[in-house]
Formats: sequence, structure tokens, C-alpha cells
Amino acid sequence: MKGTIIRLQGGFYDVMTESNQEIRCRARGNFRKRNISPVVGDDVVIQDQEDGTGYILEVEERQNHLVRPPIANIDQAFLLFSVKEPAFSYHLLDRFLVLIESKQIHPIIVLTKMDLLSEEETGPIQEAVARYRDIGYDVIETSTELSDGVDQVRGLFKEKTSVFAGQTGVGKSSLLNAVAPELELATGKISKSLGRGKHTTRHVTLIKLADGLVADTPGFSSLEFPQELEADELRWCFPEFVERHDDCKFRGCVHINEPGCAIKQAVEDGKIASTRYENYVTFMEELNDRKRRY
Ligand SMILES: Nc1nc2c(ncn2[C@@H]2O[C@H](COP(=O)(O)OP(=O)(O)O)[C@@H](O)[C@H]2O)c(=O)[nH]1
Ligand SMILES: [Mg+2]
Ligand SMILES: [Zn+2]
Repeated sequence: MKGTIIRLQGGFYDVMTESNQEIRCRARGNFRKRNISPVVGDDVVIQDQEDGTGYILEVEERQNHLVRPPIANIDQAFLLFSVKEPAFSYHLLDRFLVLIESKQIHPIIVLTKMDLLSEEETGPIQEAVARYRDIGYDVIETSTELSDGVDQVRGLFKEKTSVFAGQTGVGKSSLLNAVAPELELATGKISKSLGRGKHTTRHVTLIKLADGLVADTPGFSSLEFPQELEADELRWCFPEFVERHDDCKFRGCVHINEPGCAIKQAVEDGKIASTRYENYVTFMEELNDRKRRY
């Protein structure tokens, strides 16, 4: 039988089979020797037994894999950013986009708490929305207070494995609850009063939701770039750079100091947002520094 691991618990793997049956499994003893440690999201082949439990026989090759949170085979990431409380940040958005692009996961930008914007504050946010839509990104404007954008988010779950990412307090749990009230996830106020520790979920679980699977992860615990991301690979994580890369004079152009760089030209001409390019340069320095340290 084939299925997907949806939960790790006490040494067991809960597997959702293709026929929507949940079977508690053990991993085959030789996985450890073969250096395989199954994670949530892994597609597996299992053997069911008479007592209703099963054994994982094979773990299929992963399409992608995140370390924190530990999860595999993600189709898309909803990147949540509140327009206020906490304030919107171009830097943070670009950082998340690089993280996700470098893992070949499809990003969907979700702006939350749109209801908190005053009239004067909508201008700069609309500019940000336009900037990312121009690049080709999907941007969804939401408010759980006004139920705005909720149906749009729900509609994207179908037949996909999704993760929600974003800083604490941006409204991940609130939006998931709005999409599926039966989840009853704890939101801001409540989880604060419970404090950290016991009540915060440390394990990732995949939940069946709107014909898809979504990770209930509290989000990305690490904003560090993946270890395997090399400085000269960074340019492939900016779609509007990729699109123009062939116009650079040098094939190996990393768009920093090279003459005849089409990217720098596009920034000058206002065709690429300067914030995007500035963040690119900052990230590049960070990746180079990291390399120097090792
Ligand atoms: N005004 C407003 N507040 C929101 C909205 N979404 C979430 N919040 C509030 O933001 C806080 C953090 O939300 P929560 O869902 O717990 O964020 P999480 O940490 O990302 O899961 C809570 O107090 C929510 O009530 C929204 O659309 N509008
Ligand atoms: Mg939450
Ligand atoms: Zn260039």
C-alpha cells in the first residue's frame, strides 16, 4: 500500500493511505543502517498487518526537504506577512522568498491583517503588492476580521501539500482557523497565556484540509539560508533576475561588479525594484561571509 506520513509520535509513524485510511506504522529496522530517517510528508510503501498497524517498507525519493521544520515533499508555501503588528518588511519577505525558491517550493505571498490599515497606510502596501505581482508572484490580501481572501486561500489547497510560514503573530493560526474552523488552533492571546513549552507543538503534523494536506507547523523556526545554498546560486532565487540573465554580457554574471550587467541596468531603469536588488546584495554578502567562516 502507498501513503504519506502525516505524523510522528512516540517512535511511530502515522501514515495516511491513498484510500484515506490512517495506519500507525513502525519503520523497518534496517532504515537506520541505510541512513534513512522518514519524516512527515514522505511518500511511503507500507505493509499492513492483521492487528491494524503496519510497517514502512520503502521511503520514496523526496521532491524537496526542509530541516526546520522537518518535512518533505512540499508543493507550496504560503508566506504570511502582516501589513501591521508586526510591520511589513521587504527584507523579511525577500528572505523568505529565497528560502522557499532555493528549495524549489512554489511560494504564495499572503498579506494579513489588511483591516488594520488606515487610508494613508494602504498606498505603500498596494505598492508592495504591485511590485511582487509584477515579478509574477501570487499575492493574496487577507483579513480574518473581515473574512477577506479566506476563500481564495482555501481554493489553493486542493491536491497540494502546503506549509504556512511567517513570524510569530502574523496570523497563521487565525487564517488556518478561518479556512477550517474545525481546526480550533490556538491563536495569539491564548498561546501567550499558556506560555511556551508544553503546549506548543514541536512536531509537525499534516492535516487533511480542503482536499489537500497542510502542515500545522508553527512556521519556520530558522530564517537562515539552507546550508547547501551557495552564493553564486542566489541569482536563481530571484525570478525577475533569471528572466533577464541571458542579457548580461557575461554568462557567469552574478550581477554585482560585472560590466554590461542587464540586472543592474534594469534596476537603474526602474524595471527591477531597488529593494529587491539591495536585498540580493545583502544576502550575497551574508552567504559569502558564511563561506569564509567555515
Ligand atoms: N486585526 C486583525 N488581527 C488579526 C488578524 N489575523 C490575526 N490577528 C491577530 O493577530 C494575533 C496573532 O495571530 P495568530 O493567528 O496567533 O498568529 P500566528 O502566531 O502566526 O499563528 C492574534 O491576536 C490574532 O487575533 C486579522 O486579519 N486582523
Ligand atoms: Mg500560531
Ligand atoms: Zn548580470
